[in-house]
Amino acid sequence: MHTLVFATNNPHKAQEVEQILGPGFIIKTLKDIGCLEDIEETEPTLEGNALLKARYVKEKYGYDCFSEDTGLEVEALDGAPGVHTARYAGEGRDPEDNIKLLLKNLEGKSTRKAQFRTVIALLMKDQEILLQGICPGSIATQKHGTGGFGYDPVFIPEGYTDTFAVLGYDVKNKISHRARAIAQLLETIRANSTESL
Ligand code: ITT
Repeated sequence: MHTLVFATNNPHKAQEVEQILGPGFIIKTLKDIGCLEDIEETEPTLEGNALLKARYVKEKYGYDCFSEDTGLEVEALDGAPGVHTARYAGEGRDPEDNIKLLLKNLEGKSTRKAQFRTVIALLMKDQEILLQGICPGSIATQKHGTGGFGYDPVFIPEGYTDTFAVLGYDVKNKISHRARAIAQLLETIRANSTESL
């Protein structure tokens, strides 16, 4: 068993990462290491916020760890909501409100192309490593499905005709931005580790 500290408060992300990694790994989240405070994401980029969260945990709690920041980047909106994805419709961070605003802002646009981008910051043996995973796709014209979280009811990954919320975790966790970023994370940990992961 290998234990990895994942600097997140988002239970959906932790659950996805556990499923992506499979049974050989134990994931410890912020709650599990006793970090109950909110780490404010004040940086203007996904990279900056991912580093900020991982550095906070390393400095305050002493753990090697990884964190991730994910943004939905929509072509017709010049890459928005991007770093503001969680708070697109306001500080309430309400997924319903976020989706409503996104659909409204896309009305009449000639393209609905979008991508999810996950940036991982890995702090390991005094190194800071940034990795990313991208999932290209498009935004549906209305919500479909009940699975997943966040924007999953309106995100259709490239090569499919249904949203992540319809496709479910079995498909999502094979092809998603997060799955792609975690594949890179594993490769990087393996390359830097003497243990066999
Ligand atoms: P952390 O504790 O890891 O920071 P968070 O929820 O604040 O958790 P982010 O800052 O990365 O995470 O916020 C990204 C938002 O983007 C998140 O609240 C969701 O609304 C959305 N999101 C992230 N990953 C997603 C996914 O795989 N599918 C749909 N929406 C996603």
